[in-house]
Amino acid sequence: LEMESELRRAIEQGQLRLHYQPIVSLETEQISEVEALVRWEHPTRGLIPPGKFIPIAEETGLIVPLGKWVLEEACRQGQEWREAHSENLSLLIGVNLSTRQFQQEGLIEEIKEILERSGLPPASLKLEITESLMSARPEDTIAKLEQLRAIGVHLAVDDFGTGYSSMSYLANFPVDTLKIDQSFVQRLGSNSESDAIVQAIMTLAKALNLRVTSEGIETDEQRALLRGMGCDRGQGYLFSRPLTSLALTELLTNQF
Ligand code: G
Ligand code: G
Ligand code: MN
Ligand code: NA
Repeated sequence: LEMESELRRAIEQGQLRLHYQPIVSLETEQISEVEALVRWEHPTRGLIPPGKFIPIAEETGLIVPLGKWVLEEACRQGQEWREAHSENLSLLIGVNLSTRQFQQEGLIEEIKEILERSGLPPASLKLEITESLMSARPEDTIAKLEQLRAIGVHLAVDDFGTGYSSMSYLANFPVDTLKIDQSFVQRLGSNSESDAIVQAIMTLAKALNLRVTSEGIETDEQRALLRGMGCDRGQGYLFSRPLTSLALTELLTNQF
């Protein structure tokens, strides 16, 4: 309960921060996207990772104002980067949407308004939803995803492989990217089942014309195996940890 009121105050008083983790081409290591990851800069306890407060935000409903702040800040920052590069920057900004946020009334209108206010083109935003949304109420989920796609944003399924989404439904989901969960990536090469699962996801993605991003790449061996399997994009400590907006600004300046 104390955590709840503290978190409420943190949102109101601007104690949340976004860090950005690069997503790169496995071939060239050029940055094509970033994923926004929220942190809480607590006045006495320091930087708190999302795993410690997102679940509380979900339980209490604070995820709605928190999620709105994240979207606004990510779109604002994304547009700032575009303007700094004379709008030539084709960088995508990835934002995580929790289940509760996805199901909230008025989400579509809110996203439209935030995009308009920020000036960020919808095609520069990628929303990451979790696989569990696909099994709960697939018809409702598909309808909402269609509305989001109509705005022009990109859609990704996060932590893919950990849930129980039906393969037959996946074909009906208007998403464009699967993000392979890091648990599979980290066992690559040492666990033949993980190799088989990743290979199966790659085959499925190809058949359904979906792009794939592998998460949690930490070693050159993992990168090489993934490239061999046809994966073209990756995220992980091998390339970069999540960075402050300032650090990412410098990285973009050097790259573009
Ligand atoms: O950065 P870290 O590995 O600690 O993130 C842990 C989890 O928190 C991840 O599953 C990530 O998807 C989630 N997360 C990070 N930022 C956000 C956010 O802005 N909104 C939501 N809903 N989840 C987030
Ligand atoms: O659930 P989601 O995919 O949104 O979570 C992404 C989380 O994974 C982030 O919190 C990020 O800090 C973490 N992460 C990113 N790259 C790596 C990595 O290479 N290794 C590990 N262990 N975690 C990573
Ligand atoms: Mn994510
Ligand atoms: Na993930």
